[in-house]
Amino acid sequence: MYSGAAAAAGPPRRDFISVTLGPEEAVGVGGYNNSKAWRRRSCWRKWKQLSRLQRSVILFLFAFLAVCGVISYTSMGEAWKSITNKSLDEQRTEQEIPGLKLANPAVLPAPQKADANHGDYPELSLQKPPKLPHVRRGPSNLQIRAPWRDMRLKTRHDTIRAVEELVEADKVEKTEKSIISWRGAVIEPDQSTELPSSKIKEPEKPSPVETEDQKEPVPINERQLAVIEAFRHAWKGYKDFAWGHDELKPLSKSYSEWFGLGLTLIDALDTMWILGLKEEFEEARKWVANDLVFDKNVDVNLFESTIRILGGLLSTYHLSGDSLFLEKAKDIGNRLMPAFKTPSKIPYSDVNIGRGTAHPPRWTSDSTVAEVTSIQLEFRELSRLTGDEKFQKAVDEVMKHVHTLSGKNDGLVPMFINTNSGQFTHLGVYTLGARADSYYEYLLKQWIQGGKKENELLEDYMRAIEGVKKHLLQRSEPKKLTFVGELAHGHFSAKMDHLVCFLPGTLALGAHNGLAADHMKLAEALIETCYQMYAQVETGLSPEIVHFNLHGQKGHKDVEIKPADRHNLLRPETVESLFYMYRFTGDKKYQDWGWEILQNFNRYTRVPTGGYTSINNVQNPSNPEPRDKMESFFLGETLKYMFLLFSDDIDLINLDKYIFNTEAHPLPIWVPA
Ligand code: DMJ
Repeated sequence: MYSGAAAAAGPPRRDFISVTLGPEEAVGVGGYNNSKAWRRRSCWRKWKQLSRLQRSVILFLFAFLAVCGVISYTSMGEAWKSITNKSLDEQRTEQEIPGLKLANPAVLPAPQKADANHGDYPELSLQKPPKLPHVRRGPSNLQIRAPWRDMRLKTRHDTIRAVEELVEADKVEKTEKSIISWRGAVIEPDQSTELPSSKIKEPEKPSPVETEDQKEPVPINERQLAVIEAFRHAWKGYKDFAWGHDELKPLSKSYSEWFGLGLTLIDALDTMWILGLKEEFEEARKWVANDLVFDKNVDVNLFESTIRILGGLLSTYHLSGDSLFLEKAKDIGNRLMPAFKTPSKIPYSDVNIGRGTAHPPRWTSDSTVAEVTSIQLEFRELSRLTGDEKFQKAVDEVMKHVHTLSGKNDGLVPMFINTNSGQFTHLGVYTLGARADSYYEYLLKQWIQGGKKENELLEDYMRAIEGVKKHLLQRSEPKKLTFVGELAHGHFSAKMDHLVCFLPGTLALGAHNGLAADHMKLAEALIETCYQMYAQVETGLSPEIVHFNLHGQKGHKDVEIKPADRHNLLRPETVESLFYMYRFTGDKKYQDWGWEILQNFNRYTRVPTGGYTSINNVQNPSNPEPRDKMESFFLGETLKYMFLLFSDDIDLINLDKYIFNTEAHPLPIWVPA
């Protein structure tokens, strides 16, 4: 009830409404009493006057309002807290990355901390975005796991969070632009085989990435330790008596020069990296930085300096991320280019890297087919890294030209090619050994390097392997070993160079990359033969060349050795193929065979004062006749492949990400599998 009397009783109080329910109150003193006691009394009286139902309704309303009040207070508090936290986060980001503001704050809830989450998602294990680098000593694994691996999603909520993390991880990956990294190794995932633009690009900064999701590094085993010991022993000899020179002469405690460019040191750089020999690596790096000079009036062989020096520098750049090696690679690469200035564009064999002139050998204008077709992996990679297409253009032209040439026999090539006419010479002789070997190897490897798109390379490779099967394969007696002989003007010769033992590894690599499965069968048969070239010899070491027995004769083994061929140069090919075979089959016998070979190198070629030596007679264990020379490929290839063969870590130079050049220097595959 509204009282008009109260309003009329005194000056109007417009900020106050009195609910006057009865006449007494209206009569009171002055018609209006605002004292606390009066109000309390009056309220109480009125409360008493209410019916029970009215009182219950009012009490219920109060209780309801109280509950609502409590709830809204709590949620406001949360909202306030989150606003405060968000701005703190933003502040933190600003501090860590000055100038960076979060333009689009996340819509989905931020991932909670593991602890907070634990009760809700006990089994959830998600890929985290890659962490920024920390450099580890010793070989680590190169693999970054697929982000979806290890996910065990249980609820829709989990899925949302997982997607969120994937998006995050993807963003980080894109920003870093590199997917593989090991001690700075950098591989860009999106490179295609197209020529890089002619504009010089700065090489990518190395950004080693290791994620928590990476599997633990596989510990080094005893056999690998034995390889490290062998390497150290070889290195000691080189360091003591041949430092900075091409090759060690371990018996005379001196050295020999070929190009005068520290060949052994450069060839061994990436091996030291892979074996985890940090101190040795650092010392060698210093020599490269301070003493390796290419501005020298010296003739070098284009092929040898490409595979050993250019290849060694490029792979060391990839493994270490140290731009010094790329700079040196560019320097030597440029200095080798005059070799391509020939009437046919088929390069000369020799280049004077100081004068910038090139020439064929004194006695001929021919080049060796294997030499002009086994420099491609290196020059193509140099173009990719520098953005200068001239390197790739020059070597691609050679391959294209050879692709069209006549004079092949079912894909098999002769051994020589003329630099004037561009035609094969000395037709009719076909071998997988010296002067032709790595032509076949590089057909396959270029195809893999470029992401399996260059069909002519694959075509030539497949045709050549068919040619091998048709013309060069035979079986020996008594063990029926499958071997690759030679063909000279229609006559088959049961001669096989140790060099041919690269073939099982190459065949296995092709099969691994999706080529015919019977290539793998052939690889298995051939690696057995290559092993027998060691096992059937008195020292357990293979000679340079063997002749197989085609007809069973009592008391004769499969393998015959001519006096002129019984030397061993510490070559890598068999160990190289053992490595591929073990990687692709997991059959431990390949490791055991390699172990036998290492022990025999230690037995017959190790020089006590440091270094290993080539020997003249693998058939005489009591006097193998040391030759007093340690070839650079013993450190660059043989020991490296041994170490990799004994490793059970497929990510230690993952064959889906790296391709080895013919001197065992791993280069990145442009589009990793
Ligand atoms: C190395 O220089 C290379 O492996 C080349 O392809 C063949 N010769 C030696 C090793 O035997």
